[in-house]
Amino acid sequence: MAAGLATAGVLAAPAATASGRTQIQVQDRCDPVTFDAALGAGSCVSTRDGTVTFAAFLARANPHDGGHGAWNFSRKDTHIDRGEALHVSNTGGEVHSFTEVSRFGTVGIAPLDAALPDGTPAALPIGDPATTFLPPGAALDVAGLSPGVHTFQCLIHPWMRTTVEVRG
Ligand SMILES: [Cu+2]
Repeated sequence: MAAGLATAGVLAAPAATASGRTQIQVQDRCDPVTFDAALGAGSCVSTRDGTVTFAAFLARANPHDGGHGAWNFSRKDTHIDRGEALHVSNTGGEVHSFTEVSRFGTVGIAPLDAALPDGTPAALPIGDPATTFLPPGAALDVAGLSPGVHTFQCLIHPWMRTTVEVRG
């Protein structure tokens, strides 16, 4: 099922009221000075929790640590009722994606894929991932998920993952 940007039509659906949305925060703690020095100006915007240097971040990109834990989705596992939407907001300082995949896996960015065990296959996005990228401060609603289990990961930081069970 496609994960799309919020539209007025989606939000007008009776089951997708504000109280019927599950909130997921997309989080990181990037330090703007060292991240911008390594990746280019504007790679990391300043946030209150932006205290992890680029070197400290990269040091966790190995299979033992599985990626820096401050880069995460606020819910690892959650369940919603059919017709309920996920409200996903990026409260971190970097761009992330919240992309439905049929298989968790690597993203094609070698220094970050290094967080996964050797030989991990590529992630398999469902649909067009272009609409699932979130700049800092951005949000999207994921609505219309079919009953069953749906898996989402960041296509930049492959250890950022969540599993959502939709109850029919
Ligand atoms: Cu990410």
